[in-house]
Amino acid sequence: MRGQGCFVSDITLAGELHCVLARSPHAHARIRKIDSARALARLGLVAVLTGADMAADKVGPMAPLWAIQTTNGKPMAEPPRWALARDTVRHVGEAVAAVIAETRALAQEAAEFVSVDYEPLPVVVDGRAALWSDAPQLHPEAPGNVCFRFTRGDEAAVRTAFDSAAHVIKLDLANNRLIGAAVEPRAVLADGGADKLTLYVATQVPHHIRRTVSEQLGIPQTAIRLIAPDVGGGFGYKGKHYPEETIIAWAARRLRRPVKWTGTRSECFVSDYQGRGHQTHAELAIDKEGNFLGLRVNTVANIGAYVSTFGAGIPSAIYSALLAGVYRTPAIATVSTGVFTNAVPTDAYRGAGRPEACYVLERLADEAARVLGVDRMEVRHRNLVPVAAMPYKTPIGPTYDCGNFPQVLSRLMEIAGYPGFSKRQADASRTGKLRGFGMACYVESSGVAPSRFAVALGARVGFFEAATVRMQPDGSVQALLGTHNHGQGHATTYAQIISSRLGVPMAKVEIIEGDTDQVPYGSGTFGSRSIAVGGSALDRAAVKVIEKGKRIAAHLLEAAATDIIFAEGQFAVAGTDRRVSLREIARVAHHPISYPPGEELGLQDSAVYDPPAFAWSNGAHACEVEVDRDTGGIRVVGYWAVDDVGTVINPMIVEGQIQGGIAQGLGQALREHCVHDPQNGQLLTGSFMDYAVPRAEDMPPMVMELDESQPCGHNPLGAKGCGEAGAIAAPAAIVSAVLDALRPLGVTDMEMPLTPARVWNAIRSAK
Ligand code: MCN
Repeated sequence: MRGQGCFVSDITLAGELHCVLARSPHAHARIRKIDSARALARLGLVAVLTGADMAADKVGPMAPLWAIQTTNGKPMAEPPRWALARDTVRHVGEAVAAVIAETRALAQEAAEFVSVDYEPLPVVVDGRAALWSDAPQLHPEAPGNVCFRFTRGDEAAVRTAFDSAAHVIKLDLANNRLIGAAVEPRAVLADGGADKLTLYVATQVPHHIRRTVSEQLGIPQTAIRLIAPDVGGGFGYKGKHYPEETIIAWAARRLRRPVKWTGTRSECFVSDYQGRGHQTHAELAIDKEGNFLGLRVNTVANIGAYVSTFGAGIPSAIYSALLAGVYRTPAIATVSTGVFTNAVPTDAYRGAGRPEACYVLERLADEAARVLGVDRMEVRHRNLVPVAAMPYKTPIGPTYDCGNFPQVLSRLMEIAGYPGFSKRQADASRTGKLRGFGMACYVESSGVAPSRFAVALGARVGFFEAATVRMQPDGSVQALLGTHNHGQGHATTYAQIISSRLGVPMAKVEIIEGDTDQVPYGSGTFGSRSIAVGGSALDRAAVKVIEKGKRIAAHLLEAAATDIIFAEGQFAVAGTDRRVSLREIARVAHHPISYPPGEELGLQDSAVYDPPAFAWSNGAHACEVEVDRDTGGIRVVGYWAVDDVGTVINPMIVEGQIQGGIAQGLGQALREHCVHDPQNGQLLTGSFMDYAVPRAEDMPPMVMELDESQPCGHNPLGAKGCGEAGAIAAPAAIVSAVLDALRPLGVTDMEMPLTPARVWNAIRSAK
């Protein structure tokens, strides 16, 4: 920590104006009139811009980048969404007017004087309640508040499986709505003074935002330079398009001055896309030995007031594809229904569909063990896809190329000392504590791709990645990538890839991301894709540079290019001691004296990588908790993880990534809950006083191992993503442990987050 980062708010442009957004205090209301006269009378106030001004300037709607097909083959409902509300607001915090002044304080003060005449409308914030026939209707384009109904699998096969079952496990599960809460709030700065618009945005996806803003403003993408400088955490929700990006870009062009907006923490609580928010009914058919026969999952996803960028794709295409998990259940059928409510829209939040799927499967596995009276590990082992079955095609679509799930689970049980648990449980009970052991297995569809798969499922962007490797005449290297680092250590791991491929010291490698004028193209960072997709593009570009280097070396060494081998930064004629360094080749490529005829000067190349499939990371996590029966307080006393992220580029970074994910998973399991008032749609958890993110003191000691025995078979690095692993497995593992601790008291079910109050009440009711 050196305090030398440069975030959007650290950038100050000459003559910059400040924008504060007047936001709706209502969850659902018609806008009768906006009166800006009193605000405009304030000294230093430059403009108050509304949806009507945007309409007059023909600014386009906020179109999602993923529009899935519904079950009946029709497109999902896609009601228009405007960056500044036009006639109706549909969630608390929706932007209504942009108040722009010489200073932020003036803009803040003037925003108080923007008077909006609202006609409040009835509100619905619960996903299932929004489907009732008498529920308030949010959009004329979405009858019954349904955005989409998306199915996968074979319902007839599932029915047959259920007919032959010895037991059917049924669970109703809620996956709590979460708020991202990165350290840096979202921020946008637009320089509209010149012909070319420069946008500085705290985003994970620079090229996507350039595209969406250009489409809305009706200007070419080349007329926008988008810079995403240092970004203080993103967790998926900063990887999406927000109204503020459009508003600030448009305002800066209209006023021909730089305009800046930085969200306050309270503002971000009501305007950052939120995560999860599923209500699920799941049924698992098993035979009397505990073999899984059939699975039926019906999920209502509360997508909030509008369809956000990937808001429709996550609870449908992504989530349902994960519902086979690590198990070889032969028949699966799933239905996801995306429902509009008067809540903040949802989108990706670390894990994005995978933690939800993992939670459903792992709760069912635990319940199957309870019903059969067998060990939870045993039930899992009985149903894991064996390594011999790889590549394994699941009955719901995806094919796993590799993974040794049984080995991972067995190793986890060893490092977690599972056989010694009953002694630890007995010891704890002597001190009055209830101790429980929990476990969860997961698969992660990391490296979101391939483009043709995503596009077939309605994505309006390709998910490939581009990289350029530029050798400088002195042998140093610049690598440009379309991914974006906001805490994942890309500068280190990408430099490692270049260093090991080209034999250049890491200190001589510069990694450039986050600038659409420097980096040719990119999809950005989300879905744990940077290593598997971006890293692979980088590796390919480096290989192309080596190939060219070989041709130059062959000329210098008077040999055939096919006889040149490259290793550790040296080109050599095979079987001889004749060699020339890459550094020398880079110099010659820029200052040629003797040079191969017809060869272009310079030493650089680009590559685009579109993977043939997801990189299937997987793993198993376990934890032990102690529950205080008098207070309902829970302490996670130990946490163990074995993760298969394929070939590991940097173990320290991977462990850090998995630990960070575990912290967020612990938050979901025990602390975090985004609650909207069912009567009026107000966000009841609108600050860190009400919304409890985990603290350092909540974190247990963690023991982690990486299983590298199953490198990804279809990318050149063998790497699978790791960025979301912890957040996927931890909620299920922790809930498993708490229910294990409470089972002797007769508690068999509880909803996340397992707050002390909920645990205490559950203990009392069970008594
Ligand atoms: N890595 C590696 N070997 C592997 C796999 C990964 O060394 N086999 C390294 C990579 O090179 C990279 C890091 O681990 O430096 C994470 O790689 P990857 O799994 O590809 O994930 P991304 O870089 O694409 O990051 C996205 C992922 C997601 S989706 C969320 S959400 C998330 C996360 O990363 N948000 C984060 N980690 C975060 N960490 C921080 N600090 N802040 C966030 O907002």
